[in-house]
Amino acid sequence: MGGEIERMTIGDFLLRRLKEAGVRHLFGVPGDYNLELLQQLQDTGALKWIGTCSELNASYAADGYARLNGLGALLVTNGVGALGAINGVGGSYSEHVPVICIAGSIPLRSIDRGLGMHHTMADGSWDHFLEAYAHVTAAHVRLTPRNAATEIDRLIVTAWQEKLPVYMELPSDIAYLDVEVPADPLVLAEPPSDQERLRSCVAAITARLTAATSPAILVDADADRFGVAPDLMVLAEKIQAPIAVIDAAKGVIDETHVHHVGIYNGKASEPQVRQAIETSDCVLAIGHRPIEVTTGDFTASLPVNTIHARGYSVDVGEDNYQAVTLKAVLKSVIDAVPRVTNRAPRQVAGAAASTHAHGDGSAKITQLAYWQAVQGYLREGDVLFVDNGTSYALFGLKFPPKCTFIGSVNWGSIGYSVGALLGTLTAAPERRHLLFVGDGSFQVTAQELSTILRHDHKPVIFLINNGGYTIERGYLGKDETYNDIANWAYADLPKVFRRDTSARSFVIRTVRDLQNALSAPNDTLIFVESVMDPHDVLAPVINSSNKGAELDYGPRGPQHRENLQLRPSRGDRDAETPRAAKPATV
Ligand SMILES: Cc1ncc(C[n+]2csc(CCOP(=O)(O)OP(=O)(O)O)c2C)c(N)n1
Ligand SMILES: [Mg+2]
Repeated sequence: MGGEIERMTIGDFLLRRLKEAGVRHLFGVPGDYNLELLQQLQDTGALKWIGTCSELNASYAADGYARLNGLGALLVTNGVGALGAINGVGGSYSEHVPVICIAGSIPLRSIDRGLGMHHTMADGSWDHFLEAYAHVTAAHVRLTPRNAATEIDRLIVTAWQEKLPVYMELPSDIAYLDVEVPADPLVLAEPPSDQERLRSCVAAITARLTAATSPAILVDADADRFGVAPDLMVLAEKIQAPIAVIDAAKGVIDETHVHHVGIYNGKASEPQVRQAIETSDCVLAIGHRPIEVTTGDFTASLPVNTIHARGYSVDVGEDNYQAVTLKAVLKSVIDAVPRVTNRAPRQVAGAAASTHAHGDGSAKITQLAYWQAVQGYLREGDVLFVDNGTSYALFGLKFPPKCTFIGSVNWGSIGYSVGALLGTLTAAPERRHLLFVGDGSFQVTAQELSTILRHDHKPVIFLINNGGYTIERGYLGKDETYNDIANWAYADLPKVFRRDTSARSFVIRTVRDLQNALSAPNDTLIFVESVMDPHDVLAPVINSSNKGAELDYGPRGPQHRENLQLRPSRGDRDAETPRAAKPATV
């Protein structure tokens, strides 16, 4: 590090820092307050611009991109753009995803001179959007020529270290001003651990894991965000401990790994998974953030002596260790624990991995046949998306190795998946991406399909057309019109969004139709619209909705009225269903 200084425009420096941090694409919508930065992007070629149809979709795309790339960014305009994106950025906060939201904002001149500007509240106050973003980000700033060089670095490093979004306003009249900036590239590195704290923490964890007769590991999404899933698998192997995940961490641990036991979700878990966690004499929980949908409606019960390891701190018994990093802790624990050779793996059998939709080919497609067929379609390395709705059945399928699951289990904003799909496709176009989405969720963000087609991406989109918000019918309004939606010609949309599209579209009504669609080659975008009954839901999903209604509306709620709530039919309850160990945020 020479500590050398060079002169550069603020805009060029921001773009340079993003690139140095590994961001290669910028999502967003142009506006007069950000066009000057876009011109700098164009002139320098620092990043590739991926224009989206809306700022909401840009925020979802940046989130999806960050999940595969480690960091993502979007560019919006003042106020209208910033508030359009705030739902997605809030989701990134909830899901622990590092996203940099840049708003090209009103010029500093207008603030200095008190000039009213468009895209503001026109009330003489300039801080509304900064303040709004303070609640959904780890850091926020309005850049000035004095703070730009230090604040740009602080925000990018904060996003990356904390795995949380940040927000910066770049006033439109400063992007072209020269400032002094460091010549050295930005280095993203975890803060070094305090060596004594690290040693003590590792010793405490190692002692407990070594003394335990039935240790177990419970994994939440932070294991993915902090990049420690491979370490956890090595640790499980070394101490021969079962690893369970919660829904939000579906697929983080290789589901074919010999020690992977499945999804832990309180009472909604497979009995063996529940037993592995709840009767363990030493659970190591990674980043555990319980909510109702990841705890079987608060029926989860971790042993009292559970070790809670987070990104930068650990609780062991009465002790709390600060200034340690998860990665350093796990690496040292792996080195320190003695290898165990005499504990038999307690692997749970996976979902009924049927490769074909069962039954008579001319039979009407049902959820059961559909998910059985999908199970057989999954292959190693897929990126698998699930949106809210009956598509939650995906949680019950067994993933092949090296798959990545992308969902929004905590935040649960419908339509997230379509925008996020653009982001993951941009980050890793060489992988196969499968989206499982309902008609209602799709309608929120459908227009981003046009951007996916525009960039020649080749995902497979599995859309369930069941005439509305079926999962909501399991809460309330089994047949109410508020759960109905307009019936689009979904499979025609690729043609609408790109006239010369080579996409293959299928409308599925029977088992045979589905088999036919699933045999299409993945050399172009495939759109599979499956027409299903509005009351067809797998039992675990509907049960979860029914329980959610109890929690939401209480004992005097309307869900108890005659026939107002979709419930599992007796047939459904008895049927063989994929092992959906839960969920439903609606
Ligand atoms: C932004 C947002 N608005 C509303 C909701 C409430 N919500 C959750 S699931 C759902 C319906 C999903 O319907 P669909 O995608 O068609 O799935 P289905 O259950 O019918 O398969 C709704 C409206 C939400 N989660 N997020
Ligand atoms: Mg639907």
